[in-house]
Amino acid sequence: MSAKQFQVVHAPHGDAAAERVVRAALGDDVTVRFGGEGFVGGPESYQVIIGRDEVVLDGADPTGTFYAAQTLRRLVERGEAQPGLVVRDAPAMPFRGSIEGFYGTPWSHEDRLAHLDFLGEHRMNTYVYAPKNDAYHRDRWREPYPEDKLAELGELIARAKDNHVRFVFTVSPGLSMRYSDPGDLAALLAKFEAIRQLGGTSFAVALDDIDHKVWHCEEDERRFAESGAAQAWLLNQVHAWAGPGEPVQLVPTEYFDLEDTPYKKALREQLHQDVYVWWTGVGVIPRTITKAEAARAEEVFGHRILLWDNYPVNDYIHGRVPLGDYSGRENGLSEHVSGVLSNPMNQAAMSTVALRSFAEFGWDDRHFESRASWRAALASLAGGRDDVLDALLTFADLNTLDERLHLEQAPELSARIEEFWAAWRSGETEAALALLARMADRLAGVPGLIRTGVIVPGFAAEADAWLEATGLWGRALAAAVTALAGGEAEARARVLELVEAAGRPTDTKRPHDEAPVRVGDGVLDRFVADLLAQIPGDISGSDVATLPH
Ligand code: 14T
Repeated sequence: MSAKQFQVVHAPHGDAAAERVVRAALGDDVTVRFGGEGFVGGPESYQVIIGRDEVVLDGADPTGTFYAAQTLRRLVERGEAQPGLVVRDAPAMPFRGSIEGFYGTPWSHEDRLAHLDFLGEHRMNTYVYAPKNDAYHRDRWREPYPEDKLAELGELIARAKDNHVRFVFTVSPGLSMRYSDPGDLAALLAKFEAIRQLGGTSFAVALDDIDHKVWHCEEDERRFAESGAAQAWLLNQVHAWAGPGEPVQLVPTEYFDLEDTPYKKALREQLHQDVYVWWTGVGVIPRTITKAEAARAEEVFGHRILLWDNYPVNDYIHGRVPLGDYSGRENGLSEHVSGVLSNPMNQAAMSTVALRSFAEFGWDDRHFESRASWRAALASLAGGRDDVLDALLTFADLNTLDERLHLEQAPELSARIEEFWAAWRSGETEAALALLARMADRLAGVPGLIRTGVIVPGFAAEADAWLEATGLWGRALAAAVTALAGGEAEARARVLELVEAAGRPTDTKRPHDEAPVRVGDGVLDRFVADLLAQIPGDISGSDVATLPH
């Protein structure tokens, strides 16, 4: 592209946010034309045409134009913005993004602002605000937000708009809702109205994790008999209040199965057709979600389905940060669901590893490959540095186990350990110790490389305790090399000290604050115990039993 004055030519689907992205990516010396080629496509679709003297960004709508700008930015960053290049693209699913829907320490305001930017950069268009431990969202849902909280919500709504993200404001009234009490409906609508005043346009009611056989007033039971009927009535009220525009959404009480029940029948028959229904797949945190199951969800709920995917959420497992691949979701789910959205970890920046895969799955689920997507996510965190990517691959491997999608911990490390034992057993002691020393170096180097090399702000700080533990395990393995080589009498005691130290760093976020972090658990601890048992004259068993995990 030749150098000339920066110039923007506006067209029907021009977009201020798109213009900002392009200016930041290209600087002042290129002509960028918004639209004008008469591009026609579905919602959010776009084309990018790179010519010799100008770039055309052409969206079917303003969001499409914004994504055209994001695509151009990506091309420029990768050095792939060559004259003659034409990109045309469109999303497979209309809803893509995240649900802040976990228990425990909610994300900070800064976390949320950064996350909304992240969503926009990755062509995701939805953020559902539903943190279980925002008291005004759930426990004390009737109470209006105080001024300062409201101001923050206003900022989030504005930031979401800047990023073409729909901010879905959610209330969870189910712990105490009296459906027949006009005061309760009024309190709920007042809660929504305050958000509408701030510019909010999208609303949801979450009635998960309550006992829907329990009524909170006798009249409800007389009037509705079936809780599905009460919920349908409530959502229809909210739908009427919301008016035309964004359809409202319901997280139903039976969100995790496909069994036909009187509850689901009531939703099917009485809930307004436009309302979206959230569903997690079978079993809250399923290892797999198939097209057949999603097709059945459409049938049994009788409404458009949004998939609330409980990955990489970690509120149900202490000491873990799931960093494995986003696996087990069948290609082609877009035939049956309107969106696949992530319920992430209490740690916002670490969640971006999985979130990048959600972005790809939502955009093009037919061609999604979980391992390739995972690797690409880690590579982009590494900002092009191979040593940092290696450290991230090692770190993610140690944090694979989530007890649901991934049932095996540290598969890569386990393979290295097998190699070690093969060499050791065949008497190749030196080769075996060299392998062990390499493993030790690799683990010991992880904290430094990730702290200095990962380009996503916040990642290293959130990972701190897990990095600390990883480094200590690395040093424990290094001491084991010395102990096995018979060099020093104290080496064995040092191994045990370091292992004990590796068990000390703790999480800082509720619900698992103060829980020791778990890295490579069941693999590293066993390995060290087995190594120590190899030391000649070792009276192992007693002290090894004190190893953590
Ligand atoms: F609304 C739902 F789709 C949903 O998943 N609700 C919660 C969610 O807030 C939480 O983050 C997630 C993962 O723990 O699971 C749901 O919460 C549960 C589910 C259970 F089966 C809490 C306790 C359970 F026993």
